[in-house]
Parts: sequence; C-alpha cells; structure tokens
Amino acid sequence: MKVPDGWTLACVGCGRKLHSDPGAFTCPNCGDILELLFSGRPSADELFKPKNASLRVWRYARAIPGEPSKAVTLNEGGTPLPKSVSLGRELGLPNLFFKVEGQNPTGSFKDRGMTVAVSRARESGAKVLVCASTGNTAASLAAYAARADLKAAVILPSGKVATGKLAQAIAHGARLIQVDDGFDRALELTVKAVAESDELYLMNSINPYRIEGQKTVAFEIYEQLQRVPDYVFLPVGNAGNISAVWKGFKELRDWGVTASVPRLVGVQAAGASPVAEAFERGSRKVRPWRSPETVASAIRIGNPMSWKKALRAIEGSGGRAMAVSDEEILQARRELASREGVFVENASAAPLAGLRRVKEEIGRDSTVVCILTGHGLKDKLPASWTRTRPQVATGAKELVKLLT
Ligand code: AN7
Repeated sequence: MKVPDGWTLACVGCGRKLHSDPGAFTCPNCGDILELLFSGRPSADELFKPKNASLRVWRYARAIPGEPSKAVTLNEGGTPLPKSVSLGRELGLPNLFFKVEGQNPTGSFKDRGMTVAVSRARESGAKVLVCASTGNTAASLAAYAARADLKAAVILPSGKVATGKLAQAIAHGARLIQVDDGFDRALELTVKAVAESDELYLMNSINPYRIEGQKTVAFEIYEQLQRVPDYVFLPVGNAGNISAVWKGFKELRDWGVTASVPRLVGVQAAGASPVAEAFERGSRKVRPWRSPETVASAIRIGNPMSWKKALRAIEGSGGRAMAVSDEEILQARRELASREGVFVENASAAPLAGLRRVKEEIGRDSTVVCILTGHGLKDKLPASWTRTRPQVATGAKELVKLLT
C-alpha cells in the first residue's frame, strides 16, 4: 500500500526512499530496516489539544500515520507517571518518576505501536498478521488482531515465554507456533517466511508503523511533566522501543515544541547485552550474541534488529547503554513492588537496576524517568520470594493472636 501523504519511508542503511510498504518491511535495495519520516511540523497547540485527551495514543493523530476514526483501538496510552515516594529519596534523586506502561490494555507498551500497525495492516488488506515474540508482542498482537477480525500467528521461543503472556495469546485466539530455539531464530524464520508469502504481514518492531505509535510515550512524558526530563532509563531487547522513544523526543525538539532532549539510557540484562557491549567498546556496530540468557525473558535477545536505530538514539541523545545482572533486576523488581506499589515484570525492572548503578553520575536536581514497560502479573515470581507459606487462622481469636 502507498505510504500515507505527508510521510516518507526511508532505509536506515542506504537511505533509499520508498513509495509503498515493502513485504517484511525491509529495504529492497540493501535489506536494512526502514523508518517513517514526517514532513509536517505540528505546533504544541495542535499536538496537545485538550479536547483530544481521551483518545490517548490517537490524540497525537496529527503526528501519527493513520486516521483515528479508522483505528483498531483499545484506548491504549495515557498511562500514569507517578513520582517516586521512596526510592528517589534513597538514591538522592528527588525528581524520579515511573512511567507505568503495564497499565496499557494488554499490560505492556506494545499496545501503543500495535494500534497503529494493526490499523495499517487492516487498511492494507492483510490477512494473517505474524510476529516472533518473547511474549508481550504476541499478547498485544493477539488482542488487536481479534478486534480487527484478522488472523494472528505468533512464533515463540519454546519454553521461554512467561505464562501470563502465553495465556493472553491463547485467550485472544492467536495461532501459536513454537521454535525450538531462542527469539532471534524465531524472528529470523518469521522475517524469511513473510518475505516469501503475500498472505503474511509482519508485526515485529521493524514494522515502522509500530514505532510511530510507541513514540507517543515521549509526547506523554513531556505533557505530564510539563518539561523535558534530563534522563530516561528503559530496557532494551530488540531495540525498537529505544528507537521509538528517541524519535518522539527528537521530533518534539525538531518541531520547536521543546528546546532539549533527554539522555536515553538503554539497560540490558548482562546475559543478553550486545548493545551495551558495543557502547562500552565505543563501536558503531552491534555484534550479535549466540546464546543470550537472562531471567528477564522479555529481553532475552542476542541479535537486536533495530541496533542501528538504537545506537543513533544513544549517540544523538548523549546517553548510554549498560548491562545489569539478573540479581540486580530481581532486587529492583522487588523494590518497585514493595516500596512504590508498582508491580512490573522482570525486564521492566532493569531500568531501576541501571539507575542504581549510575546514580552518582546524575545530578540531584535532575528529572529522571524510568519507563516500566510491562505488568508484574505476566511473569512468575522467583522461587525464593514465594517460600514463605501463609499462616493459617481458624477463628477470630487466633487471627488476632497472629496479627498482634
Ligand atoms: C516488558 O514481546 O521483544 O527493545 O517480542 O516485553 O523494543 O524489544 C518484548 C520486548 C522491554 C524490550 N520490556 O523492548 C517481544 C519483545 C518488555 C518487553 C522490551 C520488551 P524492545
């Protein structure tokens, strides 16, 4: 289908411009991934009209490819940004905020991009929407495809997807296909399959329409804070989201809505950290890892497809990439739940773990946002947390005794 008016589809590798969406969303010239560029320059008034507030992601329709009236939507976006009540003080960062993306319709940030990409897919006449996934993309795609009355198939690394996410994909009626290997192989097979068949339509984040929806989290953070934060910490897996967050903040600056951009800090799990490795080496190329391993199954990814965009985001924002251990991730998950009242899945705790490591380098006056990407109910708790059994009470007297 023809690229929407006002938009250009361009290759991030060779720069070739395309007039219609190619199969599998890769450049027909060099095979690299694509990005959508907007030629408009919306003003703050146009972007942030109060009467559109209830539309959430689609309130920014002025800067998104697609029509709100034709959108496949569950009213995604508009997630809360509570200020830290406990951890910020401990870390010496009184202006620490959490963007709680687990409050999206299917419990993760993926819904922001899925509403835009599924709407586009339906308009394109797509029949079968497919993605490889570590779980959240599958859950989100399954829900939006159900709403659009389109078929969804999700290609999953066998035995490595959190139970809650599997349950979502099954409940929404997606076809589940397992690959006896990790996410990277599942994605490789999916992209090849889509390139070979006209019936299949790719819904991974190399589909640039997803990025256009996901970038709205930057618009929201700016609106909620009424300023540009100094730092944004977020987990990095396939690196679509860091690319999207960067695109959102950069557009605000390019359009003259804001005067600065935040430093983006991409946090990976140590056992799956090719982007952090490249950053630390000072390299402009990310080398894939063969057997990534981490308790944060959502970001158990060794060969991030959007690595070029991620390095651009880090460099352009003056940010960095870093790795944290599984122990640090689990500790951060527990702290968020027990001290802030915010329950997140393992991967989503990585930003706080990263912040803890580098807190000394951040000025006390800085405004810091951690993007908490997915809900805690999706992921089982580590066994060590569930060892304490509930005590048993048979009567009120006994209950009082136990409690006092
Ligand atoms: C909770 O669902 O890759 O760097 O297939 O589920 O854009 O990949 C999920 C990724 C962070 C990383 N937090 O985002 C998938 C998938 C959570 C996630 C990420 C994911 P990207």
